[in-house]
Amino acid sequence: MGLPTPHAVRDPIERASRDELAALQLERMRWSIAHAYANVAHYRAKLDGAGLRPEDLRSLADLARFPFTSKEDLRATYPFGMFAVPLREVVRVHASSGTTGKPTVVGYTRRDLDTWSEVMARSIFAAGGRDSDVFHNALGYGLFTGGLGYHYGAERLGMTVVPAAAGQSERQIQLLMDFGATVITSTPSYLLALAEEFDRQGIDARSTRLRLALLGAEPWTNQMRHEIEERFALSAIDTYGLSEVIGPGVACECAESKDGAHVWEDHFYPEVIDPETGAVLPDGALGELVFTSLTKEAMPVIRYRTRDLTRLLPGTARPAMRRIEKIAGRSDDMLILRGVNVFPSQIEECLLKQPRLAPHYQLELWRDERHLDQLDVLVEMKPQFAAAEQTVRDAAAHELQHHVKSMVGVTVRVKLVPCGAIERSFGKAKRVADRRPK
Ligand code: DLL
Repeated sequence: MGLPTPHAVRDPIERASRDELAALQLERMRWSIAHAYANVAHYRAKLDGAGLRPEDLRSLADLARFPFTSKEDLRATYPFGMFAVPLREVVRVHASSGTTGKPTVVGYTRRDLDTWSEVMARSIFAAGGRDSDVFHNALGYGLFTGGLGYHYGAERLGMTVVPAAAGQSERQIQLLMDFGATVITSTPSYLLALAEEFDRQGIDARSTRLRLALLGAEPWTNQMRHEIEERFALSAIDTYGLSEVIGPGVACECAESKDGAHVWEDHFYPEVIDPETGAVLPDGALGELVFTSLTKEAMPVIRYRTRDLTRLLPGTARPAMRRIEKIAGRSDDMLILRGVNVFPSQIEECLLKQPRLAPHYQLELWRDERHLDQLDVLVEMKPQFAAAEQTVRDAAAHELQHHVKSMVGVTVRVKLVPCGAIERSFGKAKRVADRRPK
């Protein structure tokens, strides 16, 4: 299989050789670790505790000797304890809402914002966006990094930015149609909610000028990609990132290959580790993704454990920049059902293969009288089948149950709920509801 023909790139580093990139990474990694050690008490204590000095990093492989950083470390130093510069030099903060307890806070210097805009512009360009595009931003603005991250990147690229933000779906449709947006960004689940709003208003979602969607912030399968591409007649691109590392703009798929997000390795150094032992795994192995920031000033991260499960794959459209396989899920989202590991994305994959079922679902975990965990898949019929006879409905439910059993290896209960009963999210969809007694 030949490599895809490379398209134009925004930054010459995207065409670098692996050796050139590795040399730059080592130089930047040494700076980043020295910067964290000199300016963040937390890192100094951790390295001292491990008997390490920043100078012990002589090669990229030496990174494996350095301690990890986790979300708990960020919580313990809440709010600003991980900052490596005085607050006066921090020009922006973002925060992610923890499901429990305090949010995690991240900070940016002016140069960090510049880096972020640049990696975002690079991502949008690699996805196929250009300065001639009208860019509809339907990600949340505010403490969430999605909206503002994309906003500054799209402006940097010179696009015509519509800061629509998430929500008010009725008005989104009007803006999309009237302003003739050609590129959109949102979460995949919100774009599907917008598809429904198009249907509700009797407008064909395929009749817009949209040609490209940059989607991320939550796991989504290639089946979901296919569904979205069909419904809107556009190309859907996977974009990945997390607040602790910078926000969106850590990795992005390229238009010419659409084969997994390329990590912008000149700024973010990826590793995949065994989540149990912490050992670094060879490229190609499935494990937990870990990042070390190479250029961030306000909040450098050393070996930050993302909890996202994936593999590192060789670069294709950007040969030196490795790709990540579509995120299988977060280790915290993994359900263990009577001994079998189940990710919501596996159920999604089965569900989207059923022609009569709608792509809106929720998983409910509960405990039966024998104290065994059970999983219900709540799903709607597509509107055109909503009034179908009971036998048709039963058959659809049964087919999904059978498919999940044979593909995932667990028996689930499929419950068909009325159209619209599954809550539509504006941002990250909440796929799992845990109804087990605490
Ligand atoms: O979600 C940043 C972002 C915004 C990425 C918009 C892409 C588009 P956080 O709120 O900190 O940041 O959440 C980060 O979301 O660790 C993953 O678990 C998940 N995630 C992000 N992108 C993807 C993706 C933003 N493409 C967490 N596929 C990450 C699967 C994703 N999961």
